[in-house]
Order: sequence, then C-alpha cells, then structure tokens
Amino acid sequence: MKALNVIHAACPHDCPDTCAIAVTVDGNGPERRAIKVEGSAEHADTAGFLCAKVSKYLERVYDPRRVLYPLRRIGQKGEAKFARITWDEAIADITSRWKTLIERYGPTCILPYSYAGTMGLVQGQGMDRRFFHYLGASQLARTICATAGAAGYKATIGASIGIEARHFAEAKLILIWGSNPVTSNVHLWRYVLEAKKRGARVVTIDPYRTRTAAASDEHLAIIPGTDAALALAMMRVIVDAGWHDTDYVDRYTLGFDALRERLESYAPSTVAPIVGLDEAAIVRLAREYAQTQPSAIRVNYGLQRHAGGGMAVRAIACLPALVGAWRHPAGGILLSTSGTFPLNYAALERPDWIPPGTRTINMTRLGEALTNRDEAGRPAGFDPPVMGLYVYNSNPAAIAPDQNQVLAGLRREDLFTVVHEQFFTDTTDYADIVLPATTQLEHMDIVKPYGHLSLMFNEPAIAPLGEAKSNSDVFRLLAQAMGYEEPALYESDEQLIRAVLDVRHPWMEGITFERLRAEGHVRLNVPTPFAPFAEGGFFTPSGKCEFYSESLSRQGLDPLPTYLPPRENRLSNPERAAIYPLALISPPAHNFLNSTFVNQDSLRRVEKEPIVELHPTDALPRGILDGQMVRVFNDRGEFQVRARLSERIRPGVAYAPGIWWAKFSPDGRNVNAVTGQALTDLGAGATFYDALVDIEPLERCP
Ligand SMILES: Nc1nc2c(c(=O)[nH]1)N[C@H]1C(S)=C(S)[C@@H](COP(=O)(O)OP(=O)(O)OC[C@H]3O[C@@H](n4cnc5c(=O)[nH]c(N)nc54)[C@H](O)[C@@H]3O)O[C@H]1N2
Ligand SMILES: Nc1nc2c(c(=O)[nH]1)N[C@H]1C(S)=C(S)[C@@H](COP(=O)(O)OP(=O)(O)OC[C@H]3O[C@@H](n4cnc5c(=O)[nH]c(N)nc54)[C@H](O)[C@@H]3O)O[C@H]1N2
Ligand code: SF4
Ligand SMILES: [Mo]
Repeated sequence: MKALNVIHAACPHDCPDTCAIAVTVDGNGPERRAIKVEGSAEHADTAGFLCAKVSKYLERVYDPRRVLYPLRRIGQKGEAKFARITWDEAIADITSRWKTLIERYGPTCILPYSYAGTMGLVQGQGMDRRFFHYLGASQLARTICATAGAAGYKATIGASIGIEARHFAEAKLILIWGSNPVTSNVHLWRYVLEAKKRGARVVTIDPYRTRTAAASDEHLAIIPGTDAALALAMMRVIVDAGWHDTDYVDRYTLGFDALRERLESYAPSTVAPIVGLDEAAIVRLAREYAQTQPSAIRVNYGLQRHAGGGMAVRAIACLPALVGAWRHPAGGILLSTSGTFPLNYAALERPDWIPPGTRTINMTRLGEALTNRDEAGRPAGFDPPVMGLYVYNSNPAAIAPDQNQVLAGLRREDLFTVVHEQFFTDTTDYADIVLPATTQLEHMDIVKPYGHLSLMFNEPAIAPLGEAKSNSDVFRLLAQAMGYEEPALYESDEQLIRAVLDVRHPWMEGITFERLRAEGHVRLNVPTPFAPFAEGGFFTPSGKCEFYSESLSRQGLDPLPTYLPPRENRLSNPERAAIYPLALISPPAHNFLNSTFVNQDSLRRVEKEPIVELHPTDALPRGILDGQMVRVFNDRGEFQVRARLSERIRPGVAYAPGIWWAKFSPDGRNVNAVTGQALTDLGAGATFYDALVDIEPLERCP
C-alpha cells in the first residue's frame, strides 16, 4: 500500500500571488518523496493553478546540481572551486573568522545581505534578524524592490492597504499602471479577465507592449519615469472640468486647494511632450477615469524604479480619492496588501536588541559599501569597512545594480564572504564558504502575501535533501558557536510563528498556529466586502487621503505630489542623452523570478538567451539587424546580448528582460552592468530602469 498524502505548502517566492500549494508525497520519514505540486483549489485566489515556473518546482527541489554540502573555497574568488567540508568545520570557520573581525573592527564590520529568496516570515525575517541584531551587525536597508512606492503610498494613503484583488472582477475600468500582471501577478489577471468579460475596459500604461498591454483594450506607451506628470495632468483635467467628487474630497481628503494650485503647472499640453503621449489621449484617459465607476488601478513596480518613483506612486494614489472611487469595493488602487496584516514583527525580529547607533547600509549601494568607494571612485567613508558578508535569500552578483562595482567588492581578498544557497549562483562563485539551503518543501514557515488577504502555512513536506539546512537552523548553530546564551536565539520555527501571530487585533481574531496548520490558509477577518476607505479612515496622521502631507514637509520634501524627472532622460539630462541616447528598462522575464529559475533547464529553454529589444527606428541607424549580437553600454559597464527588433517597444527605449545569470550570458555580465546605484526620491530605493545606454553591433555586417 502506498502512503500518499497531501500537504499544505505556500509558494515562497517574491510574487504577490503567494499561492496555496498542495504537495502530494509518497512514503514516510527521510525516504518520503514529493511527487506532485498543484495549486490548491480551496484557496479562492490561487484557484487551483500555479504559474509556469512553480508548476515545475519539483525539478528545482530534486535538481542534482543543488548545493547539498558545506564547501570551502580552494580557488581564486570568482573561480567557483570548492572542497567539501563538514557542518562542524563550516560553523567553526565562520564564527572564528567573525570573532577575530569583531575584535579588530567591531560587530558592524559584518553585513548580512538578504532579500526575497523566500518571503516566509520564519526563513526570511525571523531568526536571521534576531541573530544579527544580537550580534550587533550593520543593519541592511532592504530597498532593492519596493521602498519607493511604499513611501509614496504611505504619505498619501497611510499604509499598504488597497482594493482586495478579487474585487477587480467587478470594476468597470481598470488601469494597469507600470505593471505586467500576465507575467508577474497572474492570479490578479484572472480577475481582470473576469471584469473584461463583464464589459470592463482595461488600459495599460507601459513603455513596452507586454503580454498584458497586448491583451488590454488600450495601451499607452509612456516614456519611462514620467508617470507622475501623467497622473498630475489627469488630475488637472478632472479638476478643471469639475469631474471630481466634491463630497468625498471635502470629507475625506486633505489639501485640495493646495493640490489645485499645484495642478496649474500640469496642463495636458505641457505634459504631453514629457510623457510622450498625445494631449488628446491624456484628456480622454482623464475623462474616462473620472466618469467610470467603479474604477480600479493596479499600480506596481515598473514606474518606481526611477529617480522620482516615490512621487510617481504618490501622484497616482491621489487619483481614486479625487474621484471618490474608494466608495465601492472595486474602486480605488492596489499597490500591495502587506499593510493589512497586523502582525507582531517586534516579537519576531527583536529590534530591541539592535545596539543604539548601529549604522544602516543600503542594499542598493552594495557596490559602494564593499569597495568603500562612491560611484566616482572617491572614498565612501565606511568606518569600519565591511569585512564580513553573509548572503542568504539573495543573489547580489546578478541582481544588484552597478554590477562591476559589486563584483570588484566581492573579489576583495580581505572580505570574508559566506553564501547560504540552494544553487551555485553567480554569488556563490565569490564565497569563501558556501552553505546548503533547504527549499520550501523542506522547512516550516508562514507566508504573508502582498497581493491577497490570507495568511499561508507551509508544512515541511519532505526531509532536507543532502545536508541542507534551513536559514533558521543555521542561525541557531551560529548562535551556539558564538557562545550566545539568549534563549530566544534557540526558539523553534513553531515558536517564531506563534510569536508573530501574538497580536490583539480584530482582523487577526481566531487566527492561530493550530488553525493555520490545519487549514493551510486563513483569510484575515476584514469586513466582507472589503472597501477600506469607502468612508475615509485613511491610515495617515490626519486620517484623510493626504494630497498635502505635513510629514513629507517636515522631512524637507515637497508636501504636494510633484513630477521629479528621471535622472537619465532626454529632457532632464540632454548632455548624457547625447552620448547614451536610449533609455534601458529591464523588467522580469516571463519564465524567471528575478534571478531564480534561470538555472532550471526547462524554463531557460523557453527564454532561450538574454536579449535586448529595440525599435527598428533605433536599430537601423546603428546598423543593427534582428538576431545580431550587440553590445549594450554606458560609462558604468557593458553586456552582450542578441538584438531583437520589434515595434513592441517605443522608439528611444530599449528592453532587456532579466535577470539572467552572468554565467549564462555570453560575456559573463548581465543588464546590471549598466544600471546605477542612485536612489529614488522617497524610500531610498533602487533606480534600475533609470539608465541611459547606447547599443552597437558586436560585428558589423558585411
Ligand atoms: N514571472 C515573474 N513574476 C514576477 C517576478 C519575475 O521576475 N518574474 N518578479 C517579482 C517581483 S520581485 C516583483 S517586484 C514584481 C514586479 O512586477 P511588476 O510590477 O509587474 O514590475 P516590472 O515588471 O518591473 O514592471 C512592470 C511593467 O512596468 C513597465 N515599466 C518600466 N518602467 C516604467 C515606467 O516608468 N512607467 C510605466 N508606466 N511602466 C514602466 C515595464 O515595462 C513592465 O512591463 O513581480 C514579481 N513577479
Ligand atoms: N536589472 C534589474 N535588476 C533587478 C530587478 C529588475 O527588474 N531589473 N528587480 C529587482 C527586484 S524587484 C528584486 S525583488 C531583486 C530580487 O533579488 P533577490 O531577492 O536576490 O532574488 P533572486 O534573484 O530570486 O535570488 C534569491 C536567491 O535566494 C535563494 N533562496 C531561495 N530560498 C532560500 C532559502 O530558504 N534560504 C536561502 N539561504 N536561500 C534561498 C534562491 O536560490 C535565489 O538564488 O532584484 C532586483 N534586481
Ligand atoms: S510565483 Fe506567484 S504565481 Fe507562481 S506559484 Fe508562486 S505565488 Fe503563484
Ligand atoms: Mo521585487
């Protein structure tokens, strides 16, 4: 008799959908194997299907090329030559090196580097935080993805709370703004299709004709980084025509008169050449937005990765309050649902252990931190220098901007680098010690989504493969070898989950460890239907939607929404554009998840190879033919890819989907060789898509 069982898992990846996964296992104990993963039909938002990537998760789990044992470097940094060692040796090596470094430089010479390899609260921000807080390591500002928009949204709405995904199905007009849900949020797209079936119109605002744009009723190909100007021009049209909801504005917003004055500078005729759209298209969009209810905006990350990314989200987030869209559950805006979960992060992470005055290093500027040089090559003043780097849940050699500087830092002989990984990535190539990590099927966790409203439980389905250990297990071993006696550093994964759930809040009532484990997923007790701001109640200091923000003003920032142009753009920086005329964007490839899955053969075969798409009018004068190898370059670096000519991209913009591993790229570099470390206006976020380049053929055609 076979012992087939179905286990509740949750997708760990950095994707808003956080799917409920049903894992079928065969057998028991260490021999138990996972034989099938499926989307759970019981979870309303997962709706019984997984994306193309995670449907193949078992290939990842059982890939023979996984890191399965601890290893020590025996070659040069970057060579990826290692010898197997035991866990005891690895832990002793790491902690003895750290103790020596701490004695000489103090604990902040150690820098943890992690992002969203797993979004689980235990494995992503649990024991790791406790351990490094206790040790007194440098704090890492985790800015690589979402902080610009989060800050802009917070200044306006007060917290990352918005329309519940399922209500998109009832909207009559949907604006998909700087987002590509067919690729990056496919379970939301299902609701958009449902709305379309019921007659809704869908408009996508994106410089590139993505799968989403192509499936929309209208596509507005905006110039990258100019979205705030478009939103402000829409507001100008709406207010001039008196189409705003004066009752909603009077009761639930702050600063309308100041906003109206600000809009003086954003006439559609002024904005049209900035955003690269016809004046008539702007007016039409504004009219349609004001006159169609309920209207839902899906704003996402594409438009944040520019100098003014925070203000762009802030300007767009003003729109629903102006027209009173929030009155209906299907009206308003959705950036992220993460602020809807009232969890006890202080109990989970123990920020009270951070020694006062500990410095914070911005993860987007890793190159600068590791080389102790700024972008211009001047001393950057990190004192003490970063001497120990511990990487987990991230692949900075591939994903961090200004790759050449990052790699120069990782190559430093005197930098002691530990990388805890599932696979031999671009980053493990530079490690002194590589540690084997478990996958989601091998450890326990709960996952808080940012696209829906259920907490998700992940039961370990199988025993760890080889000698793999979970992040939390490794930190317990490190704590022991460091000689730490604090009992909270040894709590179990279950205790960590109980700690984060320990809150008194009506939305969390009855959501216990036992219930999550038994049911696999539990929706927050928010009112149904969820219309969070139908009668105001914003989470800002004033309780209103803040067109005018006193808190931004106190930080010396513009209190009103404004357009801050990209740093690298034809109009804002004509000198640079004369040398590097093309604006390069590098959004996610359909079959990868950031740099995860690039090494999975079945998925890489679909993506084939790294490419850059450019418009024929940009390709022809450069002598670039379809299919030819080209060099994409600026003063930060260069990478080689195959050119694809296409009218999907607007002229003047180039599109290089990511994030390829350097080792699968023709010249050992990827798109981040040309991106920069400059930060966004709000939230100190990354500006990956604010990068001017030029492109030339590698070999001229005869
Ligand atoms: N398949 C897949 N899914 C993913 C990921 C993945 O790598 N692959 N990554 C996950 C992660 S970490 C994230 S953060 C999200 C990202 O998911 P999205 O928010 O969808 O982010 P991007 O794809 O970066 O950008 C969305 C779109 O914005 C466009 N864009 C670029 N610049 C601008 C601009 O200035 N204005 C406007 N209006 N549009 C612009 C891009 O062309 C792109 O099509 O997806 C998650 N889901
Ligand atoms: N040019 C360009 N660069 C970008 C972006 C872009 O759009 N364009 N997008 C940016 C964005 S939005 C993001 S979010 C970042 C993403 O950057 P990262 O968060 O670094 O994401 P991944 O590339 O997916 O790498 C995650 C790594 O964690 C590992 N991992 C998974 N689970 C575990 C675990 O349990 N334990 C340990 N120890 N390791 C684990 C995986 O094997 C994988 O190698 O990249 C950014 N970089
Ligand atoms: S990556 Fe996103 S869509 Fe795919 S299974 Fe995970 S949560 Fe679902
Ligand atoms: Mo991200």
